[in-house]
Amino acid sequence: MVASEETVVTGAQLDTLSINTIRTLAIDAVQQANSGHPGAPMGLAPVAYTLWQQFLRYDPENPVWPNRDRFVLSAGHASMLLYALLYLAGVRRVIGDTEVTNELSVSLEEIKRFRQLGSRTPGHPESHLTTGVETTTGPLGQGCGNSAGIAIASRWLAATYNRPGFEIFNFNVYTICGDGDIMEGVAAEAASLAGHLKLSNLCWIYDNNKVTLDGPASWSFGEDVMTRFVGYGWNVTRVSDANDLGMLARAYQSFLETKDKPTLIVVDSHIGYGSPHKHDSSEAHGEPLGEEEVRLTKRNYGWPEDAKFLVPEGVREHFREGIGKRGHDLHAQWVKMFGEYAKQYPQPAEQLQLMQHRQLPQGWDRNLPSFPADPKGAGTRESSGKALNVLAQNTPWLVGGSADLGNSNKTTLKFEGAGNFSAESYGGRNLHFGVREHAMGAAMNGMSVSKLRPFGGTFFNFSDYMRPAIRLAALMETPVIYVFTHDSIGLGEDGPTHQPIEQLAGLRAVPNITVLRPADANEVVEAWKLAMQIKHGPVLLVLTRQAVPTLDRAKYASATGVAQGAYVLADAPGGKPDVILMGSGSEVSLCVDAYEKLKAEGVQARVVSMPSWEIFEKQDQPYKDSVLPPRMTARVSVEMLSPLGWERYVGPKGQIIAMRTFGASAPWKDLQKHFGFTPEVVVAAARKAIAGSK
Ligand SMILES: Cc1ncc(C[n+]2csc(CCOP(=O)(O)OP(=O)(O)O)c2C)c(N)n1
Ligand SMILES: [Mg+2]
Repeated sequence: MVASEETVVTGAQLDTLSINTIRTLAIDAVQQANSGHPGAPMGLAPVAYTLWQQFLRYDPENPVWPNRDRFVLSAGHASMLLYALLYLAGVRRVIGDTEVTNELSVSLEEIKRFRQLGSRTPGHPESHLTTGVETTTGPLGQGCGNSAGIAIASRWLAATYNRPGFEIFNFNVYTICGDGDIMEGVAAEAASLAGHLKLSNLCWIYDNNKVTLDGPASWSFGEDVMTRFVGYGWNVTRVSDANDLGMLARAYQSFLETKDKPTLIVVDSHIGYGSPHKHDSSEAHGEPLGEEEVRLTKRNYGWPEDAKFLVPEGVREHFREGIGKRGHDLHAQWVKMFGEYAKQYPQPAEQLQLMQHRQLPQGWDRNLPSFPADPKGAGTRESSGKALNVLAQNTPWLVGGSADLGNSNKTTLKFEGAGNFSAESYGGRNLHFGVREHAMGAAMNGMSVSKLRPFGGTFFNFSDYMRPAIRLAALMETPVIYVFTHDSIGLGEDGPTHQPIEQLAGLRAVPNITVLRPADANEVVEAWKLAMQIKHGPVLLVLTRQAVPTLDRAKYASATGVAQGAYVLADAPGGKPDVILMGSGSEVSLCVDAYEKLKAEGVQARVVSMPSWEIFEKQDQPYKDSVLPPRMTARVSVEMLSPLGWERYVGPKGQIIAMRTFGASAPWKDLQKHFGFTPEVVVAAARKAIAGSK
């Protein structure tokens, strides 16, 4: 019912009024946009309302309070649910990482612009656009994976920074998910990991509405979810009616009282339809209701049928009195506590400040190694491990691990006190994600939005297993660092199942990713330095298993050229080469060998090391032209991966040496000959390019 000035409104009536406000805002926004999902927000409104109003420790006036509880809408198609809550709770807009404004993050105007160009209410929630959206969701299952990472971050922050009498961190994370999320593999991996790690600060609320887009969930989904989660080691509880606010509150209470495992709350709900004839669950529901149905639905709620975007008096005040007041008080207490903490523990307090601004501590790059020339050299994964161990000692919140390949990826932090992150010691710096690449990727995003600096490794080929999370990192601008080793057929005997071909081209195609494929040990150090300084997007370090020579930097150019993405490593006298040889990673030393051979034969070459196309593309035109002068059309590229994209740099007269088939299982030396990655082949291509350019 709608409050009028005459009515005395009771608490229960205000609850209903608030819930129906959320529902009708979702209905109207979807109808106006003529696109979107109204059903999920309608069904979930009481579930989210109870959580926000009674439990969430969140200060709408300071949405970046580091110890706020996190709310993740993994069912991102229900975005209007979140936008309505952000509006009604009066969540403020934050600029940059920490600047809180007086403006609403989501105003009623923004809700009216749902799904329109430039609005802060896009079709699915995007964390880099809208304050209060903790993480970007929509690709189902990702939010579940993110929330495991947020829960890990909370535990790590608590173990690392809390002091006796100062519980600076104890935040919880609540995730609303639907049948789709629960069906996705990434959520299963994350649930398994969270159960194993006993993350009792993690609560998933599963909207068991028995329907998905195509029809009844039973068409494709019939397992016993509760038993599955019991098997994962979760506390599992059920709410048999999504509209029973008392039962919902008891379920949340059960989560808060469970101290040794994550909680799954299964909520039986009905996807929201107002009029009885729409209750046929096989009917498509991922679309606007239509004007007539909107009217019937509103009538059913006792809502004025023709009112649009109606927010009855008292509703926003009600939120202010609930989540607003509770959050304000908790935040104020925390600020007071943190002030005292900062006096007693200035160093950790300063670290927390830096972390919030995504800044690096002073001296973050001190003691980084520099490697002497060595024709035998080492795998770039080896030098990466050394650089990482130094950087992690300098930056205490650089935390990460591998999907069960720590020894291969060289991602293990070995210094004194680094320790393992486990249910028994949440302060450890080494995360053991297990063979769960996708959950690792999603959890890294969750850790990153919680302001940790996560890194994660696997074989480059298995980046495919976590690609959706990598793509989201790029979209949501999380500065995570992937350590991908075994980056080509150079890995040898494991064969074509493990040898990446198209991965590099595919990941270079993702906007806002920085790929770095360093050529030798000293380029690795430079690459890590760059990776650490990138604040708004993921970095991929692409590294070899096999040894590559450490180039003689007295003879060739300094590895600091990595900072330009590509640089002239070796040149012809007077900078006038007959041919340009270019490549990345392990193929750069192959180019150098060919360069020396050509030189002995009287042919002047230039070698361009190209560890990062993305960084090179950001340089000004004069620099780019100085590295790849447009008039020099005799060009050869060498990369033991897909040729896709190298046309851009070698031009129509150039030669591309690349992999055009899958690899093979054999010792590396044999593969090198078989697939033609030898100096002789490069020399021949160079001569061809020279001939062709005349
Ligand atoms: C990875 C992925 N696959 C497919 C979709 C498209 N999609 C959006 S909602 C949805 C149905 C999901 O059903 P459920 O999670 O039960 O949500 P409900 O319809 O009950 O709200 C699908 C398939 C998606 N968003 N992400
Ligand atoms: Mg469903």
